[in-house]
Amino acid sequence: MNYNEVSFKAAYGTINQLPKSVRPEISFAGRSNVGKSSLLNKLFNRKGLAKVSSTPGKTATINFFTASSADFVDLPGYGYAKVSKTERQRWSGLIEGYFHQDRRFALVVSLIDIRHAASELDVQMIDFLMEEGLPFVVVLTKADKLSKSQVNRQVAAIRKQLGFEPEDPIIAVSSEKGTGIDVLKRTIEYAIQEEKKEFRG
Ligand SMILES: Nc1nc2c(ncn2[C@@H]2O[C@H](COP(=O)(O)OP(=O)(O)O)[C@@H](O)[C@H]2O)c(=O)[nH]1
Ligand SMILES: [Mg+2]
Repeated sequence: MNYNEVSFKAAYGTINQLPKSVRPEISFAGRSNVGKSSLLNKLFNRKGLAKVSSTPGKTATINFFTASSADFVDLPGYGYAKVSKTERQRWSGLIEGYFHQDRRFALVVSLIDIRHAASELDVQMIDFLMEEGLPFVVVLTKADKLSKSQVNRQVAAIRKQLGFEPEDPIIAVSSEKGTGIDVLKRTIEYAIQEEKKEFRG
């Protein structure tokens, strides 16, 4: 995977607009404001690739980015309280609709803010990924906001909360400081290779 090559493909507001999945997909899921866009920008070292916003709750779309060996998919952020019920249902419809399609899911990066416990929606998301047997990694964002010992404590606490086995992957990252980015890149690389093997059969 060459992280110097990436381009924005399109934003999709409904499920039936989504392009057929012909390449491995790395999808990013998490609540609004968790740091999804910042993480995408950090991975590709391109500040304006995905829009970073300090005000959560923007119009929900599924955004596709084409990279050298996979498509990167920025899913709409869930769980923003201040939007209408209809808008929230539209968001969950998009996320569920995406995962129910026949797509080349290589890795779902499930983001949680390291300063907090997993929310009910985070837990629902991760339970769903486990039940469906989708390959995933939990990424704890904004690690620069905590001390190293607090980071370790939160990693352990969230592991426990999610009922993780020792082999279940969890990575603490900081898009600000670059912490954990190399580990995440290796995880993505491995997932792409595995998906390709499986796809070829
Ligand atoms: N300190 C710190 N702030 C971050 C980090 N990642 C994102 N943020 C901030 O969190 C807010 C939401 O980020 P954004 O990437 O737009 O989140 P998204 O809604 O999940 O796409 C912005 O104000 C970012 O600057 C990080 O690693 N460290
Ligand atoms: Mg975003």
